[in-house]
Parts: sequence; C-alpha cells; structure tokens
Amino acid sequence: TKNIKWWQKAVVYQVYPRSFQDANGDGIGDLKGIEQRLDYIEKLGADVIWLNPIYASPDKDNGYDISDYEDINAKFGNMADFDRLLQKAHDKNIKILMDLVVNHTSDQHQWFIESRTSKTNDKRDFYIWRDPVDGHEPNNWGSFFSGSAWKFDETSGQYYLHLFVEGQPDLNWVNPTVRQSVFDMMNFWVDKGIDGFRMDVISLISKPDGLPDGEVPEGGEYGNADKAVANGPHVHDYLKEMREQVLNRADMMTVGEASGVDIDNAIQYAAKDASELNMVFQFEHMGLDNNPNPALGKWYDKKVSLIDLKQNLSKWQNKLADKAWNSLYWDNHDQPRAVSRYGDDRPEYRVVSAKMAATLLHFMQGTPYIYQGEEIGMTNAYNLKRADFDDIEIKNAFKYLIDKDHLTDEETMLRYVHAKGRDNARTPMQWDDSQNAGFTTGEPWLKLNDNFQTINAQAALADPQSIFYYYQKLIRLRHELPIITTGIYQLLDPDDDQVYAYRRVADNEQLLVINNFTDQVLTRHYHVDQNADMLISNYEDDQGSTLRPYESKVYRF
Ligand code: ISL
Ligand code: CA
Repeated sequence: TKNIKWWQKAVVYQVYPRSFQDANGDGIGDLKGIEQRLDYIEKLGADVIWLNPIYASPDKDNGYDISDYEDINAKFGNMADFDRLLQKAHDKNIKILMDLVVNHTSDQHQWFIESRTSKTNDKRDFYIWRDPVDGHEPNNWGSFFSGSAWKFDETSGQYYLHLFVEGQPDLNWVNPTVRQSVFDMMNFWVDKGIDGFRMDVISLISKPDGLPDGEVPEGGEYGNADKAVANGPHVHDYLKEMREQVLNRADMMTVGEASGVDIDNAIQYAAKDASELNMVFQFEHMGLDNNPNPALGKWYDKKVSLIDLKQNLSKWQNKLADKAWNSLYWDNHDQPRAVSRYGDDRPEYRVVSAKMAATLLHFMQGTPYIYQGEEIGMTNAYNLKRADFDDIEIKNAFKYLIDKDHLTDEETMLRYVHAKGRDNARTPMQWDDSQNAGFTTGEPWLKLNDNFQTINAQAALADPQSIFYYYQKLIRLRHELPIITTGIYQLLDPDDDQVYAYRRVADNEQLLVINNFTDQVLTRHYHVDQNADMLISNYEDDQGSTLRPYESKVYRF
C-alpha cells in the first residue's frame, strides 16, 4: 500500500458527450446533460470521468478533428458550461480527464489554414508536406480509415499526410514550435484545474525518418502505416519534454492511447519512474478477433479464442507488474459493446455474462475503464442498417472494401459491422423506457438501439441484482481491498479453453477468481481454503465444483 498513487486505485468512467445526455433538445448530448447525470456517475462510484473531445470541431471524425483547442464545440455548450461541470464534478470528488488529440488537427484549424496557403508560409512546417514522387503519393501508406494517407493539394502541388481522414492533417512534431504550441495549449487546460489527459494515438506522433513504405498486407492495396509509424524515433523524447513542460506542474493522471505498442514499448511509456506517462491503452487483445484476411483487418464476426485472450492478458499482467502500470478495458467509443463481444447478449445470458466479463477484468492489476452503458449491459446495435451509420470508419469500409474492392459481399460486411463497428458504442445512452430512452426530446443524432425499453438505467437502478449494482460493488471492492491493486497475478490452467481462472496473491491473503466463459454447465476443481469468503458472484448460491453458464465467483482467503 505504500507508494500507491491515486490513479492506481481509481476507476474511470468514460463519457462520450455526444451520446450521453441531451439537455436542450437538439438531439446531441452536451455538457449540461453530463452535469445533470453526475449523480448517476457518483452513485456508480467512479473516481474519474474521461471526456471524449469537446473542443471546437467540424466533426469529420466526431470531435477528433479539432479546429480550436481552447474553445468548446458549440454543439456541446460553451466554456462557462465546461467550467461549471468541472467544478460540480470536483465538488463530488470526481476528477476530469480530458482527451488530447495532438497527432493531428482539423484541416479547419488556423494553423492548417495558414500552412496550406503556400510553401513559404511560416506555418508550412507545422504539417507534413511532401512533393509527389513520379506523379504519385510520396509513399504507400494507407489511412486508418481506408484509402491513401496522402492528400494532394492543388494550391502548392504538394501532398499532406493524414493518417486518419483527409480532414485530419498530421502535425509535424519534429518542429519545436509545434511542440511548444501544443504544450502551451495543454497548460491552458492544466491551469483550469483538469486532472489529466487521455492522449489520442500518442504512439504515432514521431514519424520514421524518410517516411519509408509500409508493408502491404496480402490482398491489400496500401502499406500498413500503423506499423511503420508506431513508436517512432523521437516519441519518448517528446513525451519526456511534455512531462517537464506540462505534466509535472500538477498531480495528474495520463493515459496514452498507443496503437501498435508492444510490451517493451509500453514499459517505456508507462515506466514506474513516471518519466513519461502513467499507463497506456494497448491494443493487442483488441486484435485477437480480427479477420484472418489482413485486408479486411478488424472486420469480422467470430468470437475471440479464450486461450488467446488468456495468453495475451496474462502476458500484460505479468510483464508490466513491477515495471509499469496497466490500463484495463473491454470497450470504448471505438469498440463494440463488451457484453456482445466478450459475453453473450442473448436475453437469457445478457446479465449474467456481462457480470462475468466485468469480474474477469476488474480483479486484474491496473486501472479499469468503464465505457458509458457498459454498466447496464448495453448491447451492439443490430437494428442499424447501412444508411443509419454515422461513423466515417464504417462508411469508408463500405465504400472502399465493398463497393470498390469487393473484398466480401455487402450482407457479410453488415454482419461484421454489427459485430465490430464503432457505432455500436455510440448509440445514445439508454436512460429509461420513454421516447428516445430519455436521451433527448428531439431527433437523436444517431439512431437508438431498439432494445432500450428493456435495457436502460432506470430499470437497472430499480433492480438490486442489476449489472449496475454489480459494477458498483466491483468498484467498492477495489477501493477497499489493496490486494486488487497490488497482489501478484497468477493464471491458472492456461490450456482450459472454457474457464478463465486466476489468483491474486499478497503476503497473507489471496483471491481466487473463476469465470466460466461459456453457456455450458462445467465441472472444475480448484483449491479453495476452508475459511474462504465469497467476495462476489453472479449467482445467488455456490455449487462448488459445478460452474453454471457464465458463472463468476471470487473467493478470498
Ligand atoms: O477505431 C479504431 C479501429 O476501429 C482504431 O484503429 C482507432 O482509429 C485508433 O485506435 C485511434 O483512435 C483514436 O484516434 C482516432 C479517432 O477516430 C478515434 O475515435 C480515437 O479513439 C483519430 O483521432
Ligand atoms: Ca444538445
């Protein structure tokens, strides 16, 4: 318990403002809406709220394309609304983590508007401009959201780099003025009293020297930019500089979103000496259920193998244990719903399997993140059809992978989108069974999941056995029992492809965490001490070696 930092015992609740609560009836969630729902988050017991981007933005990628870092998106309110939300959250001892998107800006940001005017503009070097090579793109990189990562600009006859959509030009971090401008902007928020940053694709800010081609996956058209760019030559220097200039000015929490990061790199980013960040979001477990055809990438609908999942999560638990710190997550605004992906969203299993998935994750070492709606077991949105989707990644996937490249048929793709698409997580929060689930009195910006009459917060709060109260208990246990923060992790039976069991071990105490990952009744024998307490379970009684469908139980002895 010595030297434990506040963020090592904290549980984070992620709010996607656009879809959380609309206070003014325009169909879009807003800051006032979040303020109205602070009591709910307080009741759950979360310590920190991570807010997805709320800055001024033309919303080409739902706020991840920022046109002014020091202003609030008018759809969400204004700076006074933000200041009041921060104050109200702090009054409840809830901290606020801001999204920091500085790998790229919007093409409507003043810096880019100036940069694109001419080759000699003094903001030219704020972005990554290159001459054509043989009349083509400077290299073969593909954008994360399909198509080339380069856009030709008529005005100067050069291309600019955008690893994401065209409206998200990449900043040139080699330029010290860029870095200083970013640090100044961060200090503006630190001075307001925010409690930390979630750093968007921070592993991509340092591009490799010479911008070499990426590997082209079989059947693919473009080189893999993620692999070529992730963990570039200067990323650790830049983060150390950021630590000195910004992060050390307050007791803040930092989590770097780090696609393409492996264990060794994570240990550097999140090292115990706190020279860079506190932790990263790693993506390895998110890729275990990718399509076997690399050209289709994440688009697939098969469940992850439990053996692969165990191997991967255990590797992260063990290898980071003394050296760094883990984040723990099943989902976020970019991922499908946890219960649909790791549990079983059929009505008879939804509640029990959502609790199982939660148990599996929340007894591990690290800082857990709960994505809005996860705590009531919201499911993927199977009722959305191609025309209903808003997400640029989904739209581009249909446009490029289906209409253009015919990598599979449209019906199969829709199945993949229902399994993996980002809009599964972005449908409005389901508060009650009234019109539009209590999210808005207007026309919601994205269609609701049509199951809101059964799955909603009001129903969950009225039922003592609900997923909500189970999460509340998981959070309370983490606050009360130091072993959950500090105990040593030991995986049991790595070759069992149906049950995920592990121990957490401290000096005079241990936890035994048992999770039936299937809808089958199974028999398993574990060593349980005579005097063991049942800490938490998703069934009312204990049947010893018999494990019912999706049964979870945690013994303490
Ligand atoms: O969403 C993904 C896969 O479906 C990821 O590849 C994602 O693009 C990647 O993790 C980066 O995500 C972050 O930056 C993006 C933004 O669209 C995401 O919402 C954000 O979380 C660009 O800013
Ligand atoms: Ca609104």
